[in-house]
Amino acid sequence: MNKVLLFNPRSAEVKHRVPNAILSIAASVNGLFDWVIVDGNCETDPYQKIAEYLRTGQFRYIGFTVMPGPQTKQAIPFAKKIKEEFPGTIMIWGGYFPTNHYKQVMESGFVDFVVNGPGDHAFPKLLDALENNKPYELIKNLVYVSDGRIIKTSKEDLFDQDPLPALPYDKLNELYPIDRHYLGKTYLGNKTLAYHSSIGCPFTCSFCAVVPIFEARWKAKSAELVYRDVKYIKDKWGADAIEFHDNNFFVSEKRAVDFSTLIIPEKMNWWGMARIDTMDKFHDESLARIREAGCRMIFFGAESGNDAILKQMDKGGTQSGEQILRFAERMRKFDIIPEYSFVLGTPAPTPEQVMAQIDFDINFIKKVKAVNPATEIVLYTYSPVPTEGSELFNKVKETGFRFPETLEDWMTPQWERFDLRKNPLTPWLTPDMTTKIRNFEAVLNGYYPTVSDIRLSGVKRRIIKTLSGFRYKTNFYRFPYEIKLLHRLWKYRQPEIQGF
Ligand code: B12
Ligand code: SF4
Repeated sequence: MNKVLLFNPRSAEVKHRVPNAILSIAASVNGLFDWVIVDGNCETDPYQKIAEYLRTGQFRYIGFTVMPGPQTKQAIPFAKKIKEEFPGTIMIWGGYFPTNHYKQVMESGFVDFVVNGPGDHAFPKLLDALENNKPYELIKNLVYVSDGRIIKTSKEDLFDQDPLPALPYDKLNELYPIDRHYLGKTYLGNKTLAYHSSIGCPFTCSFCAVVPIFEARWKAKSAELVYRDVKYIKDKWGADAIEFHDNNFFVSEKRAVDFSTLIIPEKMNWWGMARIDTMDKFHDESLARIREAGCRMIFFGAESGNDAILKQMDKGGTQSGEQILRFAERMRKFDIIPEYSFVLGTPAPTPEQVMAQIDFDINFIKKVKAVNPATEIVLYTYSPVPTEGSELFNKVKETGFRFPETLEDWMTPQWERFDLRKNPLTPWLTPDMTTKIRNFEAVLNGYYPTVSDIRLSGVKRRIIKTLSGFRYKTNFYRFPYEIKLLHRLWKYRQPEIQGF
């Protein structure tokens, strides 16, 4: 039987996480096919490692997981080279990037299949069909080329998560020892585990890449299963903290409270992502239990303080500027740090309006900091994702914005910056606007350094805070070279790029 090689392209320079996406794909074929993982985060020369496996002639199926940004930079040239050097192999891509940009991926000519969305069922079915010469045209969640045309099969309903096969941590540990590679030191603990406890999201925010893939669906593992998995890793490899990577960990108050009750005795710190309007409905007792269980910080998409923009972003119709401020204050009472992310630079009819909106949100962020100074702020610049049909994406198309035509265009530095949501190529944003956002970010991070940067000592924090104080208080953000210099010198970490 042919073997399967699964590749996780490099996604971060340091603090590598359990590669949950590729590991769940390994789980889907575990026991059916022999498989190996090559983790680009842990290899100095991942191509060399891949080539070593492929030269054995035993591997026919190659699966790549690809997130936008740095992962595409490694995935694209590697896939091309593999197809040239090992033409008999079958290249299958999955993950957010190929799902949202399947056309360019298929047109590249070096990817044979894209798995469109969850691969837990589609991947083993596809391999079974290919291995046994059976038709694959009826398998759901697939994209392939037939007679020069790109064919997308129908989408599978989101399936229950508990019956899925367990993640093969022990086999991963044989390839890459878990405590050495994946349990990193963070502000949460000395051995932080990345865990993914639910898939999708029930909402349809018009700027979000999760929406076209999951179409407002969400399925979660039960609190008991999540607890058992975490406990296994804690007992076996000593994990003492958890980052929940779910798009929306706190959809269900009951599940969050049940999990909290189970995890209390384990004394682990943890972090997860949520919506403000959902959690604002949680009872006080639930929030207190969640904190007691070790939840130190929660990431929220605040996005904007402007109600009209929030409506355009389709934040469920229930989030408002007033609520964002009030909720920051509420979190203070429970000693949970709200980590608010804002998306600045959305389109507007005139450049003056775009700039006015950026100014409005800068002032709003300062109001948030005033009601709860512990609030962590993450600033993104709006980078469109193809949320076809949404009011926001229609506006984006009217401005003439286009995604790259070919896969290789995605590798250019401009598009990489687009993916990192720091300096996108959107036609309505002028360099002045981008500079203003980045300058404000530098001053804000100077005045309020993130707690997640554990290398930044108390002395350094005081120095940079004092230095930024005058600028922050007088709204003087231009040319903050001295702050940027210190950030560079002290390697200030940005959670949104390097991991939260
Ligand atoms: C962990 C994570 C990271 C980690 C690294 C991940 C890694 N692989 O090592 C870090 C923190 C480094 C990171 C960085 C970035 N990330 Co990130 N990240 C995530 C996160 C939170 C979890 C991914 C994950 O492990 N999921 C768990 C698995 C089980 O789910 P899955 O990925 O959906 O996989 C399923 C399917 O997609 C499919 N599948 C996936 N891979 C494969 C492969 C094959 C062969 C097959 C068949 C199927 C398949 O099957 C899987 C099982 O059903 C997601 C959000 C999320 N909750 O998914 C964002 C997310 C993927 N990241 C995103 C982005 C944009 C980034 C950045 C590029 C930019 C940024 N500023 O955030 C940076 C890049 C910076 C850098 N230096 O690389 C976006 C992508 C948006 C988009 N436009 O497509 C997401 C969706 C967050 C969001 N909501 O916006 N990220
Ligand atoms: S709530 Fe978060 S994950 Fe869900 S659609 Fe909105 S931005 Fe995306």
